[in-house]
Amino acid sequence: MANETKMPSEMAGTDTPDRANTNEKLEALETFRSDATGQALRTNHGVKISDNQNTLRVGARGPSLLEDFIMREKITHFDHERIPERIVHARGTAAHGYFETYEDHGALSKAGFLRNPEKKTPVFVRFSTVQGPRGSGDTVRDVRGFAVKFYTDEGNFDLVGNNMPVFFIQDAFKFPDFVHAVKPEPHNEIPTGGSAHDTFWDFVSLVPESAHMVVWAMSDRAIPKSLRTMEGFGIHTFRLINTEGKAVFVKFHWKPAQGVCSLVWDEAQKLAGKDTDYHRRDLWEAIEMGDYPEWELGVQIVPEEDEHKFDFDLLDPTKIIPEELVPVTPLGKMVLNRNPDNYFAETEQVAFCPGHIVPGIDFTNDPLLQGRLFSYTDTQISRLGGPNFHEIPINRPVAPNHNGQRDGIHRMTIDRGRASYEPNSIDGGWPKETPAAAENGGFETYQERVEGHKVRERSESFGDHFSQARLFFQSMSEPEKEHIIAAYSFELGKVEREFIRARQVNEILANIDLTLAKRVAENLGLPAPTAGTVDVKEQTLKDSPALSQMNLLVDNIKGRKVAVLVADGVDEKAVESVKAALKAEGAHAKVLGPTSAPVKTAGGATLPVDASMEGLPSIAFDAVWIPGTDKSVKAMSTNGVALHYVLEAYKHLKAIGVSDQAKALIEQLKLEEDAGLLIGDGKVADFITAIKQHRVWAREPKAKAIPA
Ligand code: HDE
Repeated sequence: MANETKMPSEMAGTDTPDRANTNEKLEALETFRSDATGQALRTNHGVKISDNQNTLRVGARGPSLLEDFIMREKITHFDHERIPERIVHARGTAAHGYFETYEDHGALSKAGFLRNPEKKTPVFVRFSTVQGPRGSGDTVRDVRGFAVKFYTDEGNFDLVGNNMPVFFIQDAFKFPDFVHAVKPEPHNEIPTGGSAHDTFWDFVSLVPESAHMVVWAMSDRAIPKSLRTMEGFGIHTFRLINTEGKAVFVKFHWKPAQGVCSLVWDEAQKLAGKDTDYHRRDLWEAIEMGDYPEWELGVQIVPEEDEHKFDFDLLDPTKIIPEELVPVTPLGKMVLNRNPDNYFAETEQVAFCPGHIVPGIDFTNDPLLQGRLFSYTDTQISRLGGPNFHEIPINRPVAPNHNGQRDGIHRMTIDRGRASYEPNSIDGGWPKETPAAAENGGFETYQERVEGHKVRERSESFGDHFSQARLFFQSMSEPEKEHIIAAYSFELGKVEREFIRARQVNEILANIDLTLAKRVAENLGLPAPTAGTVDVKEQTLKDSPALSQMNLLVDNIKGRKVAVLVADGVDEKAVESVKAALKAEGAHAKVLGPTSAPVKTAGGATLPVDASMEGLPSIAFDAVWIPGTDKSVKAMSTNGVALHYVLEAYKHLKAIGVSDQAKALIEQLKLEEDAGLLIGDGKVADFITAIKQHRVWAREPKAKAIPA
């Protein structure tokens, strides 16, 4: 049965932005989705229930009866409603969508989903944080998981990546050590969702191979503004095999059509408390509003003969291939256009595994990747309760999956036929092997030649830990560098043991960049190092502009959110006109009042508001606009929430636009006009330009004087 049941997949080739239509089609195909509309309440075994309010008891005030099978079934199910959360990446959110190749990439890979531009391959994507448990905040400083399941006609392909292109360690053997160090400390389970504690910094200061990834984690990449504004990376070098059987090395990249940008630290910290669900809400709402997030899938391609041509080892997962050396070749695009129906059944039960590949894709000997190939299936067995997790609807391939693997806990498929072994003659020999030739589609491992001694050894080519960390830091713009310095200072400032702080500064940071080390040392009250401890390998490339988020913005404000602050006496026309201007650009305006009650306009009409200013604070928006009349501005001038709103948006370097009358508010707050603080009714176009810049970075030194 399972093999015949279809997944979202059948959207393949039939995508339509019309959700109702899409859902109707899905319903017909996905028999596992359940809709109770018009249905009687029944037990799990199909018996209609007449009373769902009272336990069966002896007399109205008597003892309950054990024979109440309906009550026992309900409570038993409830008792088992949680499954173990993921060891890492426990907090996540996901969406459905599709992938579409731009053209036939058969010269690169024989994988079917990269060959037919007419075909839409369904995908399910789960974004996550790494450190915190399921209920932790979305906006903590952390790496984000970016896991994509492609339901291809040749089987499922899982690209289980992160939003940073490198990793903390080089060998899977060290993963439990790393995770134990970053997780909350064992004695008191503090901190939740953060790395600012002794065990993390103890480990990374002792393990220099982590240096590159830790700079990424201290950069703005670790506090993305939205899941929609993150890049994604496959990290490891993989192989693509073409129709002729020829292989190339590749690194996978996801580039967001929404541009790449981040929160500022104060905003991220506040959001973690004021809206724990900030990122998942943003993704959910964007999809509901039809702002479907999009990413372009691309690969950096390295011919086999160039394997040893770089300053670093292609198999070392702590290294990037700078895009200036090997540009990213676009392959196709992914669109997320449907929210899950049920968090548990889909987002919680989805099981990713880097070992799920299809013909046309293959692994390399990256020792981190090799270990992952074991880990994920193993963990699903305990988390999802047995070896049949591939039968859970969200994990089922759309390709058939007949084989001799039978039985086990929670087996859904009722296999017909007697032969659960191969070869057999009593079931006609079925299911049979598929010869490996490209046109047949049987999976064939790339025949890499390997020989050597059995050793526990790290290749010398993995020995340079600092040059790319340096490249990253030195490729940052000035504001980004300042944020990195601030992040190290904040995190190390929380470390209780001074010898750990000093080791990180002297033995790690001083080897990355001496200014970075000195500035952090100064903030921690430590002696500033005067030199590094190792000779750092000179790199061919001194600067990689592709690493700075400043270069990764987009020239539109689609999907951006703008707060329009109103109070009694506001000019209704001014509200409508700014809303219309923003809508024309694809942005979303929300009208916020002193409370959730409607306000009275200057013309005496009633203007409903979307929320109160307290309910949707400035940290939930990209920009603030204040239309006004003298009356409404006067009302705001004595409202602490409204005043704080403007100050906070200013502090977070956001675009603020105010009408002529609202100039009084800006003066009251002693703020100065700048490229993003615009005064005058006619400044809407400049306001939109300022939102495109994402932040007014030039304001940052001044904004530091604003109380948080
Ligand atoms: Fe994971 N990782 N990981 N990881 N990982 C898991 O699998 C593991 C690594 C990543 O949304 C676990 O299903 C080992 C690198 C993501 O469900 C577990 C090693 C990268 C997700 C596991 C790594 C990742 C996971 C926990 C060192 C970036 C979430 C639950 C060799 C390329 C997927 C689970 C989702 C989840 C093991 C390193 C990304 C325990 C042993 C490098 C995005 O199997």
